[in-house]
Amino acid sequence: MSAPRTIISLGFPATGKTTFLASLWQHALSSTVKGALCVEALPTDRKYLNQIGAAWLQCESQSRTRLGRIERTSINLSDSDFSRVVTLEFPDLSGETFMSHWAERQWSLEFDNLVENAIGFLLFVHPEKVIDPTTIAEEIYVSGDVQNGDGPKSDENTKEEVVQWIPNLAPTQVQLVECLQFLNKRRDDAFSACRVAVVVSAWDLLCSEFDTASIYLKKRLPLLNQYLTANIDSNRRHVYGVSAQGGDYKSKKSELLTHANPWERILVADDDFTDHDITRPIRWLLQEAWGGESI
Ligand SMILES: Nc1nc2c(ncn2[C@@H]2O[C@H](COP(=O)(O)OP(=O)(O)OP(=O)(O)O)[C@@H](O)[C@H]2O)c(=O)[nH]1
Ligand SMILES: [Mg+2]
Repeated sequence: MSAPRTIISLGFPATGKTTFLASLWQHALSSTVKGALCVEALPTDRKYLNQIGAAWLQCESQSRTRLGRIERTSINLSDSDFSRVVTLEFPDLSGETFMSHWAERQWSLEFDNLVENAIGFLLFVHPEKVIDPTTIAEEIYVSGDVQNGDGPKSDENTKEEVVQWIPNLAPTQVQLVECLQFLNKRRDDAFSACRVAVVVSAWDLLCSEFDTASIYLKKRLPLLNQYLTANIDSNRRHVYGVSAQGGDYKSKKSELLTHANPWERILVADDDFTDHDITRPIRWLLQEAWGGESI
């Protein structure tokens, strides 16, 4: 068997990282989809995977991953004809961890070791968690209102409250680009030896509005898109729209629970096609490490 391969899920709080891992585990355990990765042997320590997998099967939201804790998971995966096997190290980190990297400009030794060994990154963006940038004109309009009584008509009750700026209020794409720059700085070879897959999560909320996740990225997060395009070869970056739940648990739970094969509620869409195979982004990330052969 080849050496373990580490893939890091990177994303701010509640962007879908744990839900992705839970559905990956259940899919790899139970699917018989041709071409998909499957579990070759059960890991000795599978408590965390079973816990999050059970919540996913029952269409229940995942508990927040605890700050400072790295849930280490290791899964032996094989391709569907069992001709190749890989040990995937797939740590689950809390989104606050990445916020603190951005805000405090430092990370733990434990995270540093993961970065050193990573062969790929999954970069999570949740459409409902994106902080949009404001233009200078918008800022002047609002501050003019506060200072001079210009700008929007407002009475005392509706006047905008002036909020003290903290780093976590910066636009999401600014924070993500900086996190990518940290990786690139730490690993000189980061983007020449690694692959980066952007996962636009909760794709069920967007797929009727945007044809593809790469169009969404270009329109809604142009700085991030530009950074990826300018710094990573086209064969080492890929954008996926992923619905790991298949829909909103609050409004669609009973419908989602009717699938005979739970993994059939998953959606994975890129520019070329849409299917239910959540192992597809992982297969793409592993491709380079397995000698560039398609798996
Ligand atoms: N509609 C929809 N919501 C989703 C999907 N995947 C995740 N979510 C929601 O996104 C929220 C965050 O999901 P998590 O998987 O817990 O996110 P996380 O990145 O692990 O969060 P932290 O552990 O806090 O960093 C939850 O409310 C989920 O229900 C999806 O495919 N569709
Ligand atoms: Mg989590």
